[in-house]
Amino acid sequence: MSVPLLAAAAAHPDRTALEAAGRFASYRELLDASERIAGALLAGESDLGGRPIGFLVEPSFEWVAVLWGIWRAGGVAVPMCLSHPRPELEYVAADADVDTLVAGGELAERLGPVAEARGARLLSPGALLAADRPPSLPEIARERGALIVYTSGTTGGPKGVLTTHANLAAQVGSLRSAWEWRADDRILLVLPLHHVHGIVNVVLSALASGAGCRMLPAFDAEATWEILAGGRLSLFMAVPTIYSRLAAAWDAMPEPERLAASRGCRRLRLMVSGSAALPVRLLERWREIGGHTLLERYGMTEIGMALGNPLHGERRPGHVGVPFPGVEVRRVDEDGNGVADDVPGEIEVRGPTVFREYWGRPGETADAFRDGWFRTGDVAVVDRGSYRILGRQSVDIVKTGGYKVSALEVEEVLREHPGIAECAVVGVADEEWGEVLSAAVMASAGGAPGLEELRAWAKERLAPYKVPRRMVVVDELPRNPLGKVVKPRVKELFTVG
Ligand code: MCA
Ligand code: AMP
Repeated sequence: MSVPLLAAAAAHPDRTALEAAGRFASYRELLDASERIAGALLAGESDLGGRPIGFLVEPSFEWVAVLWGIWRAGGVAVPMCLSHPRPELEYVAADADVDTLVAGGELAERLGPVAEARGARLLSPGALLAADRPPSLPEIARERGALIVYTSGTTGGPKGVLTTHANLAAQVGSLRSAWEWRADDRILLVLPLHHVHGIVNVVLSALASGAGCRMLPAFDAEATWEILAGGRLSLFMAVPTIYSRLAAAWDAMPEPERLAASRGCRRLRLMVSGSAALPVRLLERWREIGGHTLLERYGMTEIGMALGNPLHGERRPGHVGVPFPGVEVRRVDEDGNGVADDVPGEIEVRGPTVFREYWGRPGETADAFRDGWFRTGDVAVVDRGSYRILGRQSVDIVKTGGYKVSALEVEEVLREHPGIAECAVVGVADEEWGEVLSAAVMASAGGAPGLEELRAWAKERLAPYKVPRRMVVVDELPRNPLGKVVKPRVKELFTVG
């Protein structure tokens, strides 16, 4: 098997790989399906030669089979987001420059106009699966591109993060070693599959270990508790907002159900939290509810996972631990000089897990590195050997429910609203969401929209998680003498008084 991450599949053909929508699938079935899909995507060509292929598919057998099929045909997989409205889907399709899109049923209807506008072919997973097995498939070198995941930054629109097969193998290898993944592990996927957390930490790690992955189409607290209570999982990974939702659902259960839920939870061997800061209060609450000290780790789309608390040993609340195996981490000042443990410094990362490039953006790729080190933009101190994240350098990056959102991107869209003359978007601290996107707007002559009206309007243009939840109308935005909006003062509009 020339795709590195598929080697385990060939070694465990009869093990159950996936359980989704009541269907169980073995590794053999996934290999067979992905081979057919690869053949159909190739349609007589010998190698897709690194062309990006977009796919909009629910978490399912088909999702994995399409991903593997793209890889085996020599393509680069571009997983698309189920909740994206048309403009965001169009952006991804155009930026990645896909000539083929994969979607079925209602999702194909949504992607149809996107494909048509680009002159791209639109194929359904069903049709791909029904294809004959190809006579041969290309050899895939490890250095070739494998995956493009879109992430927001402080400049321009979202950027496609291209990781190679070697990068993904290194990311997965590092996690498998740190968390001692085994073939008899079973994990539940509740995360979306257009981001690294769900793709790499859950699905790819499980499948590279010969383990089993059960998939829910989307997070649902009741369904998740039912499965946790069943006691057949060994691992669970989620963002803090999901643990907060689970805690609230546990609170709402009658006593006997609570006991069963907590008992089931205790049978897991590991529960991990990441993608955003885990509030210490939530960590403590989860000790009471689930009997686990959540293992908090720190990562980023561009680098996979960089820092984590130990699997065995003390997990320090409010800390993200030490570098993962094979990952080099340093902290530097503005000039790139190393800083003492107690001095805040920007985290920089180097090693085989670090992505190759922002797709089609050589300038931004070059800017993201300093002397071969990737600059994360996150600031941390080291406290008795364990990293503690203090925050991000840029006030314009907001983390809400584990999703990274660029305030500037949201502002640009809001300014198109006829009732908005000017606006400033900030993240305001919130117990459940980490941060809540909040917009201060100046009305234009037509008058500012109400919050609900604005949300409905924005949802047609932006992913739902990028739509502000709070809004104030102001006469003037707080500005400094140079006329630049002062974001900390915009935050105060939502927190003071
Ligand atoms: C959903 N909504 C949100 C968010 N998610 N609003 C703000 N921030 C969000 N994150 C909107 C919905 O569209 C809906 O809008 C309303 O909130 C309530 O929806 P609800 O059904 O209650 O929420 P949900 O759809 O269940 O979503 C909550 C969630 C989801 C399950 C926590 O946000 C989620 O899956 N987050 C995980 C994201 C993730 O995987 N991040 C990893 C990035 P309305 O009420 O108007 O209809 S990778 C990464 O960060 C690195 C690599 C790392 O370290 O892992
Ligand atoms: P993304 O760009 O969506 O991959 O999100 C990566 C960002 O999420 C990082 O740069 C951090 O700002 C944040 N992040 C991830 N894990 C943690 C964590 N455990 N604590 C604090 N921030 C985190």
